Amino acid sequence: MGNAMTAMKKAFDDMFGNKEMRVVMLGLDAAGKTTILYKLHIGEVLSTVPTLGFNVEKVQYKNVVFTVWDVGGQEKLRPLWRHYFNNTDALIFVVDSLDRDRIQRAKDEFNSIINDPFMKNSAILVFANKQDMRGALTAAEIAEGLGLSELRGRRWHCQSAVATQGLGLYEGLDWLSGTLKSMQSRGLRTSVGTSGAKGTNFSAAGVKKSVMSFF
Ligand SMILES: Nc1nc2c(ncn2[C@@H]2O[C@H](COP(=O)(O)OP(=O)(O)OP(=O)(O)O)[C@@H](O)[C@H]2O)c(=O)[nH]1
Ligand SMILES: [Mg+2]
Repeated sequence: MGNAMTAMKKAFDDMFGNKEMRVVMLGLDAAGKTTILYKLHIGEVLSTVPTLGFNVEKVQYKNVVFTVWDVGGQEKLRPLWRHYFNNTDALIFVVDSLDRDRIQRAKDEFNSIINDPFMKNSAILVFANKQDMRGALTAAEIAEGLGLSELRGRRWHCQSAVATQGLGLYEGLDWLSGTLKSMQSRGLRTSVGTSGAKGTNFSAAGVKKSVMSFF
């Protein structure tokens, strides 16, 4: 167990290097976000119920800050999300692949996030989670359901995952770190922010059968 954790931490270090990264992980309730955070073994999950009115979980592991919350909340809370979008390099959007009835809802929420001006440069990793469940939509179907192929000028990847078993998680993160590195080495900005240095405020950051990416 100890060795496995050490190996995972090493993999994580190798992926993200030393540069400060902020990642927000979002999805409808019960999609599997908290499970993913725990499975990554990257740090203690801090649940907070601040005055914001929605639960925000944060994990910081070295240079990578993950901020997580569920997006199914009330409309009026939505402006508060932007507080966390500032200076964010990547979006991880988690979908319950069994939840066919809410794929349209997930798409609507997804679109409202990626169209936020603060998120316009961020790389997009989608976890098509719960692939262990009979009747789950495939990763390709989730990609279609979210309208990923219609996106223009965005880097995205839809990864099959079984969060409860830790499957697909590192494959997804591997894509994400590689994509961020390649964007940054080409001088492309991955984040948009109003205030200066990263790291001063608190916003964010298998199954080998995934799928597709688009440039
Ligand atoms: N079968 C299966 N169940 C999963 C998987 N991932 C998560 N779950 C289960 O789905 C339920 C919801 O998972 P959470 O991680 O709490 O989901 P969440 O996105 O954090 O939900 P909220 O905090 O309500 O927004 C839990 O019972 C998990 O055990 C998976 O890959 N397969
Ligand atoms: Mg949760």
